[in-house]
Amino acid sequence: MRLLIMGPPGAGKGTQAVNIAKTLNIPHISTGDIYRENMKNETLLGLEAKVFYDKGMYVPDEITNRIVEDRLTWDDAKNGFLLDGYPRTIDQVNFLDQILSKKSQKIEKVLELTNDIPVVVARLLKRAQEQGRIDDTKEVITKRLEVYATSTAPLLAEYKNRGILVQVDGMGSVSEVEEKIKKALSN
Ligand code: B4P
Repeated sequence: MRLLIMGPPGAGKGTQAVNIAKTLNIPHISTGDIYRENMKNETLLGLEAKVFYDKGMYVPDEITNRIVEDRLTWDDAKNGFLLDGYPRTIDQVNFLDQILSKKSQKIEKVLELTNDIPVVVARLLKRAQEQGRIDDTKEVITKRLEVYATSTAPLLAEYKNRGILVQVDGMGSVSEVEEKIKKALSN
């Protein structure tokens, strides 16, 4: 299955994506994880991304598109994948459509995790205490939520029009949300 998981920062995308990918036996491809790994290893890509990442801004589309295009050519993504955190802009939606159509493929389902803003902010502030992620400060979280509302939330309408949007309430414990996702995906 070719699947996307979307939702605001802190919605539980990365958390839930790990289990969904395992259950469906497809790779979990997170652009955020790719950037964090590159920043940790201080690669050129990591240094380029850090300028934007640190401020809660999106890394430019041409950089992110190139990474995803390459990652989707790997053998493990031949029969399906779960993209987490991509696409996030209309340019990324169009780019993904193009690279998939060259292989006569398309996205089959888009899973949206819905959450109340105070809940996601509390989760991210908790993660800041536990993990000290550089983009989990109050100021940067506010910026990330703003960028999500402006650039990414409107994309959900496009997937709704295509009839492939599956909305799941992302509130509740990790296992409660996991159950809701399983139910929604099996329908
Ligand atoms: P991401 O890594 O995608 O960060 P995120 O939106 O915050 O989601 P994440 O997966 O980490 O958090 P989750 O909701 O699972 O992106 C980070 C940055 O990378 C972006 O700001 C941007 O700069 C760059 N980037 C990535 N993709 C890009 C793209 N396509 N284009 C341009 N730039 C891009 O979890 C959050 C916390 O909540 C965790 O601590 C978790 O343990 C907790 N949690 C989850 N579910 C919970 C639950 N049910 N109950 C309680 N806590 C829960």
